[in-house]
Formats: sequence, C-alpha cells, structure tokens
Amino acid sequence: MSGRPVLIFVGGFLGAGKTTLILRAARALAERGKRVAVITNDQDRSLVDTRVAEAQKVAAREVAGGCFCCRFSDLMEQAEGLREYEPDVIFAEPVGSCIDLSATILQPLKRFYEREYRLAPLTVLVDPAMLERAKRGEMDGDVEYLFGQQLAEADLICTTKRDLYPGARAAKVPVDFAVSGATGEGVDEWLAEVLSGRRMAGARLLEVDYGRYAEAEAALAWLNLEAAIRLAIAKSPALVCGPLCDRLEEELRGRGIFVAHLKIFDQCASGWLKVSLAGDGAPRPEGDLLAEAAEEHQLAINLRAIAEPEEMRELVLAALREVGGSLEIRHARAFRPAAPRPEHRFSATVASGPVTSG
Ligand SMILES: Nc1nc2c(ncn2[C@@H]2O[C@H](COP(=O)(O)OP(=O)(O)O)[C@@H](O)[C@H]2O)c(=O)[nH]1
Ligand SMILES: [Mg+2]
Repeated sequence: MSGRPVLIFVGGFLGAGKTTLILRAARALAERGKRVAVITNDQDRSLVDTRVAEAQKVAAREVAGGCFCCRFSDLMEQAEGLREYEPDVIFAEPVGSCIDLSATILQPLKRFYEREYRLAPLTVLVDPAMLERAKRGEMDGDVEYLFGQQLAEADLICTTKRDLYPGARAAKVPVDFAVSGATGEGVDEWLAEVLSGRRMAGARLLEVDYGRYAEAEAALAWLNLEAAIRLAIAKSPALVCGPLCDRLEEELRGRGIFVAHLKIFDQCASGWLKVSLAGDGAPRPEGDLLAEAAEEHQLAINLRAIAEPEEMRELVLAALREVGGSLEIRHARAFRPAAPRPEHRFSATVASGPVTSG
C-alpha cells in the first residue's frame, strides 16, 4: 500500500444511497487490487449498514452514539484501528442527518492528520426523488433545512439511483455525476474524480445556526433494534424480512408518517438479507435472496421517521411479534438525536496538498 490511505467521506440525507454506493465502489477498487475499509456512523449501536459491509467481507468499523463531528476522536481511533488491514482507501459514511462536516471534520483532518491520511473531496449524494419533492415544495421544513445545508457544503454532488431515474435533471443544484450504486453506472467516473486530486477537499464552509440544526435533527425519530427470533417452522430470510417490511410500511403509511429510511437486516445460518425502504422507491432486497429456510434469525432494524419515538417502538415491536416464534429483544432504543456538540469547529478553510501526492 501507499502509506497514507485516502479517506473518502460520502454524505447525503438518510436513504440517499451512501452505503450502496460505498460498497459498490469498494468492490470496484478491490477488483483493481486495492485494499478498502469502511467506517459507518450512527446515533446508536445496532447499525444495519455495518452488518451489510461485514456480510460483504468489507473491513468495517463503527462510530456509534453520535455523529462523526461530535465523536471526532472516536472517528480517528476507528480509522487508526483499520490500519491493521493496511487499507489504500477508507470510506467514511456520516449519519444522514449530519451537516457542517467541512468545519468539524474535514478542516481538522487537514490541520492535524495530513501526514496520516490523504483527504478526498466531500461527496454528497442526492436521491432524485428527494430533489423532486423539494422542487414541488413538498418537503418537511426540517428535512429541507438539513438537505439544503448538506448540498451547500459539498465539494462534489452526485445524484444516485440512476437506474431508477435515468433522466433526472436538477435545476439549481450543480450535479457533478449521476451514479447507481445498485448497477454500478457512473461509479468509476465518480471514483476517478475523487481520487484524482483535482478537487480541493473541504473547500466550502457553512454558517450554521446550531440551534436550528439541533431542532431540525430532533424532528426525526430514531429507532435501532436488535432481536433474535426462533421460529417453530423454519423460514427463509426473504420470508421473514419481506412480510415484516410490508407490514411496517403499511402501518407507517397508514398513520401518515414520513419515513426517511427503514432497514431490516436478517442473518441466519443459510445467509443474510437486507430489505430497505427509502425515498419514493419500492422496498429493495439485497443479499442471499435464495437462502434456505432456518429456525434461528438475528434481526437488526433501523428506522428514521418523523414520528414520536415511543409510537415507533411500539409499532415495530408489534410487527415483530407477528413474525411468530419466540422473540428475544436484545436492544431497542427509540429517541430523538441530542443537540450536536462538535469536538472541533473551524471558521476558516485549511489549505491542503493534492490527494494523489502520497
Ligand atoms: N434502485 C436503486 N436503489 C438504490 C440505489 N442505491 C440505494 N438504493 C436503495 O435506497 C435505499 C437506501 O440505500 P442506502 O445505500 O442504504 O442509503 P443510505 O442511507 O444513504 O446509506 C435502499 O433501499 C437501497 O437499496 C440505486 O443505485 N438504485
Ligand atoms: Mg447508510
């Protein structure tokens, strides 16, 4: 490896397609002989994204219990811990409601860690369905605030899900690339640009009103749950996750709840499956769709929605009980994110060398 791993932050709102793109890019780089690792991030533990990365044999570390900006030291510790894999590239996926990454992560990285890491430009991903909703004025005000700020601090913007929205055009938003993490379209072009060193990392800084930011984040309710189910009659992961996702979707939509994303991950002896719902898309399954029936299932559920946390918890627990068998809840936290308190916050950009000068 080349000494300093390239650190690539991929931001964007909940459900934009960050994990899917990162794992697709990780595969593309691995095929070229590169060693790749991932750092995921969430307000709580039991993260579906980390499980999906591990299921795909990508070295993964998690920063849990707060966003990267509030846990900068932990982020750097996890990055350091990944050194044992000698990665050439480390992808880092911040929490989807996070803003102000440039001031709180990218500038400190340039100032304090230039010798350890080469920092790539900040990519922000946008789901075209979200852009469309924003254009029609149908976006919740708090979501719109976070979404707009994320775009404003991006070094590079990609629309995602190109397979679903091939002709998506974004008036007013300077889109650099259109990608599909699902099919791989546009991924090589995006990777070439972020690795080229042509673009400065952390070129923009936001002026953030932290009161407004905290309020917007707290409009979202968070649920992270982990459970084990032992079925009397064996079922495949597809037959556990599919109906569970449908049931939850029906219940959430029935109550008029806006779902930023819902992810269900199931691991059993025969394989793994992830089913998720985001944006306006239909539930999309990934993993071992043909995995055989099994009695023991280990589930993780992540739900982010505009709702009351306790209502969401009750609703998910009720849907889980409908799966049948004996249910053991190992973790079930529903909450609103606490006000962000970054460890560092720079008010001016820090100059940095080109990303390829390893
Ligand atoms: N059709 C399609 N769906 C996608 C694509 N990328 C992500 N998704 C789906 O969008 C949802 C959110 O994706 P994920 O990568 O988990 O988003 P994240 O929350 O930003 O990490 C999931 O249902 C994915 O399967 C894509 O390129 N095409
Ligand atoms: Mg993700």
